[in-house]
Amino acid sequence: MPSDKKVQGSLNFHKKMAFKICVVAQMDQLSIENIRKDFPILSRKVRNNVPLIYLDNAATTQKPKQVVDAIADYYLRYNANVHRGIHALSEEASEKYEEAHLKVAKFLNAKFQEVIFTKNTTEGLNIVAHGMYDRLERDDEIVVTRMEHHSNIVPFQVLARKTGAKLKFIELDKFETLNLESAEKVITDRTKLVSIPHMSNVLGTINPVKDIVDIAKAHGSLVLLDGAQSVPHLPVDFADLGVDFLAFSGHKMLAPMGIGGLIGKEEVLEDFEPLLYGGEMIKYVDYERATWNDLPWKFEAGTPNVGGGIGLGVAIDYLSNIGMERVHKMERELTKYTMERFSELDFVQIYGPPSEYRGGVVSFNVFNDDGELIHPHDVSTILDEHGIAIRAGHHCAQPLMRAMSIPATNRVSFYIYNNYEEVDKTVEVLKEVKALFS
Ligand code: C6P
Repeated sequence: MPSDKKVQGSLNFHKKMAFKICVVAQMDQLSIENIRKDFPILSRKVRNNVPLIYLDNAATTQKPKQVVDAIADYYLRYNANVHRGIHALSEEASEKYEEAHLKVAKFLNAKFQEVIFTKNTTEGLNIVAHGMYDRLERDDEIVVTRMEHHSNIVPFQVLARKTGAKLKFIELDKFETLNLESAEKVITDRTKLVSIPHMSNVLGTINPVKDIVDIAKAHGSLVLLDGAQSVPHLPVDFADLGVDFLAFSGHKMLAPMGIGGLIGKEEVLEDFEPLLYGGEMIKYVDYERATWNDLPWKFEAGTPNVGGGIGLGVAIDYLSNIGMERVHKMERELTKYTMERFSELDFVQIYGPPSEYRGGVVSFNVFNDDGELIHPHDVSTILDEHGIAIRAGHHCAQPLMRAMSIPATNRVSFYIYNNYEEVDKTVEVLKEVKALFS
């Protein structure tokens, strides 16, 4: 099998595992075991009565008891619509829902009025795409990258088609990191929006956001950051990054499905057209016209997902208790270990940059003795027989798969409760997969 894309410097794991890293890893193992107790699903047996190993966290994470309890508490004790009734339950629900916005604001270093609750990252990205319609003229430019998730390309394809704007791409270099020279060339004075992923869901690459912001701002462009894979895993400081918008999903960070956020600079949001119109987002309405509510409610039309918002607030409490620096470090060490273990297998090819440039995502393919690709769906089916849940396919990034000339990959992705034994078990099963298909 081809070896040129194999990640460098990861040949001898046992030698490289320095004593210091071992000690830190052991300490983290202890806290990981404590964290695992908050996730009853992790002690489940699946398939052939084998323990679940959940390595599909980039798709969605599991939920701790604290989050599930907070949602149940809302529905069982103070369920009411928000910002409407003046009765006790509505006041309580409104207070908690607003408190959740405040928690997100603090977590991401944004202002309260900059935090819009959405249903997921995709909705956040679409709000921005929609708001750009009346800001674009024919031959203006929208810039994205070659590593996009479909949610950060399709809305802009449609936007470009309807406005006559051009959609342009920042190229990748040989480790699948963003090529800044290409960014310099592609972003011009006609660029009105640059939208990039903070971290790739396929390659794990963490992108140099501030460098891109500098280039975009020099040309007067707005910048949108797809934070689906970064906000759950790294410390993210909205104000410091200097982007205009940041979108993320709650379900990838311990919160329930159906809740997420779009953070937008206050001065940009004030002037931005909302995607949805109706109740809650208005201040004054008569038969002919209406005016919009204050931020952030201008962008939250209709009855919101109050329980989900409260759950997101508790998920943020949970992550903040661990500390995002620590979350990132734990995942980074586990990723490094995984890449080293996978590199021991000469029939496995890893995609993407070395571990120091990436978050907790490892995409790879497995080859048989004849050097033929074992289809990721077969690999994941066999892993699943052993209780190991991974994702296999194009990961909602078909253009990237085509650019890499591969049909699909296997992908393991980590979160705060994953441990080293789970990686070891995966390595053992991969050996079985190869033997079976050779
Ligand atoms: N990626 C994955 O398994 P939603 O579906 O709206 O919560 O998130 C969309 C999205 C946007 N950008 C990036 C970088 C993402 O990774 C995702 C979601 C999942 O990789 C599901 S396809």
